[in-house]
Amino acid sequence: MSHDASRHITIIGAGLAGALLATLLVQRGWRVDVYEKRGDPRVHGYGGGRSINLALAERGLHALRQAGGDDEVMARAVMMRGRMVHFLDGRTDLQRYGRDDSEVIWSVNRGELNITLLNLAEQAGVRLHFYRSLDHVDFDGQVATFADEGGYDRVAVRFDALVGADGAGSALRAAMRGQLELGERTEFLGHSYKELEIPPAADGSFRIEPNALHIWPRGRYMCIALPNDEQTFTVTLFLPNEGDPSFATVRNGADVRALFERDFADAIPLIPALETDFERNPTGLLATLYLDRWHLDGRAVLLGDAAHAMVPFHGQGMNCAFEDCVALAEHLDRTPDRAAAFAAFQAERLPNARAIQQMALENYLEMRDRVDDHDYLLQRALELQLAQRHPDRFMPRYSMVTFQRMPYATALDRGQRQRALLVELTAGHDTLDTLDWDAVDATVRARLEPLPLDA
Ligand code: FAD
Ligand code: 8RB
Repeated sequence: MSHDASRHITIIGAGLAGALLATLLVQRGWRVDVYEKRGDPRVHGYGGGRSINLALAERGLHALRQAGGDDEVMARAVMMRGRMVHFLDGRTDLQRYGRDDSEVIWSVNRGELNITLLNLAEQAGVRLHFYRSLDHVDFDGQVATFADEGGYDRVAVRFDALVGADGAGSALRAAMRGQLELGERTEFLGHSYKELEIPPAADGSFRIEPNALHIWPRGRYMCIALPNDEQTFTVTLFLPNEGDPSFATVRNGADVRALFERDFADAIPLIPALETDFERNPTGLLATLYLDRWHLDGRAVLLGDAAHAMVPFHGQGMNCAFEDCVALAEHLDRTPDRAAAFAAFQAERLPNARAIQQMALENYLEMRDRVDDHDYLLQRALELQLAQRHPDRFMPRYSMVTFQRMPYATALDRGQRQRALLVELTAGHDTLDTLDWDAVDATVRARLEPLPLDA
C-alpha cells in the first residue's frame, strides 16, 4: 500500500471524540469517513430533548482550540467559578476552583457541542454517514459491515484502519475481542444516578447562582447541579444501589420526595417536577472500564469511553477523550507505520487514562464527604497557603487536572506526594497559626521539584 493511500481512516461513532478526531485528521490532510449509529442530530434533534450539560476544562478546551471549534462553543458556555456547597441546614458556601476567573470550568450543552463538532467536521471535508451502526468486522478482509436502525439495510465498507470512538458500549471493542485478548475489566461503582431538572424562575432567570457547580454533599451520597444556557440546571442525584437510602429503597416519586424533605430540603422548591423526573428518567449505572490493549496492530484502535470509560466525579471523561484525539492525530501524522502509531498512542495515553480513572473515583469521596470534614479543611487551608507561597512547586491536584495539561499520571503522582506532605505538616496542629513557616517552606523545596506547567 502506498503511503498516500494509507492516509485514510474510518471512524466508528460521531459522538464527541469521533467528530473532533475526524476534523483534526482532515486538517492534517487525511481522508476520513465517520459512521454513526444514530441519525444526524442537526436534522432529528439530540437525545430525546433533555438538556444534558458537561463541564469543559482546559484539556478539552485546548483540543477544541486545535480544531478551531472553541469560539462557537465558548459563546454559549456558562462559567462555573467553584463549588457551591449546600449544607444540610440550607447554608451555602462558594469554594473557588482557581485563583481567579482565568481558572474556572465551563458548562456546555452536549447536543449543541456535538452539532458544532459535526459542522466543523463536515466543513473541513469529513464524510459523515448516519444510521450506520457497526455490526460486524472482517479484520482479515478489512471489511466492516454496518446496519441501519431496523437492521434491514446493510452496507459493507472496505477499510484501511478503524478507530473506535463508539463510546462505553463500543461495538468495535466487541469485534476486536474476537481477535485478541484485550484484558478487559469493568468495575461497577455500586452507585447509580438519576437526572432531575431545575427550570427557570417565573421571570425567566436562573433559580440559583448560575456561575457555580452546586453540590449537596451528604456523606454516602450527593446531588450536583450544573447550569444550562437556557436558565435551567441539570441536577444529578447519586445514590448507592443498596442500603438506606439507596436506589433499592428510593424507588418512586413518594420515596424521592421523602428523601429530599429530609436531606435536600432547600432543593425541593427548585425542582417542581421532582416525582415525575425521578420516575420517567432512567437510572444510569456507573463503572470504570479497564483494558490492557487498545489496538489490533495497525487495523483498529480504541479511544475515549470505548477505551477507558470512567466514573463522572472529576468531570474529565470528555476532556480526556478530547486529549486522546489530539494525541492520536499527532501520532498518526508523525508515524507512517500505523501499527507503530497506534502502539505509541497507547503507550502515551493508557497510563494517563488509568490515572484519571483513579482520580475520578477518589473525587467522589472528596465531593460527597470531605467538603465538610475538619482535618480536610485544615489540610485544604495549608494547601492554599503552600500554593501561594510556591506556585511553581505546589498546586492543588484539582488544579493540575483541571487547569493544566501536564500528563494525568504526573498530576496523580504529585497529588499523592503533596497529600502526604499536608498530612505530615498538619499532624498535631489544630490551626495553621502554630506552624513554623521557614521549616514548612524548606520541606516543600526539598520534597517537590518544580512542576511542568503550561506556558
Ligand atoms: P460518546 O460521546 O458516547 O460517543 C459515542 C458515539 O458512538 C455516539 O454518537 C454513539 O451513538 C455512537 N455509536 C455507539 N455505538 C455505535 C455503533 N455500533 N456504530 C456506530 N456508532 C456507534 N465528561 C466531562 O469531561 N465532563 C462532564 O461534565 C461530563 N458529564 C457527563 C454527563 C453525563 C450525563 C454523561 C453520561 C457523561 C458525562 N461526561 C462528562 C463523560 C463524557 O460524556 C464522555 O466521556 C464522552 O462523551 C466520551 O466521548 P466518546 O466520543 O468516547 O463517546
Ligand atoms: N456523568 C463534574 C466536577 C468536579 C467538581 C468538584 C463532578 C453527571 C454522569 Cl459528578 C461531576 C464534576 O470537584 O467540585 N467537574 O465536573 C461533572 C460531574 O458530573 C457530570 C455532570 C456527570 N457526568 C453520568 C452524570
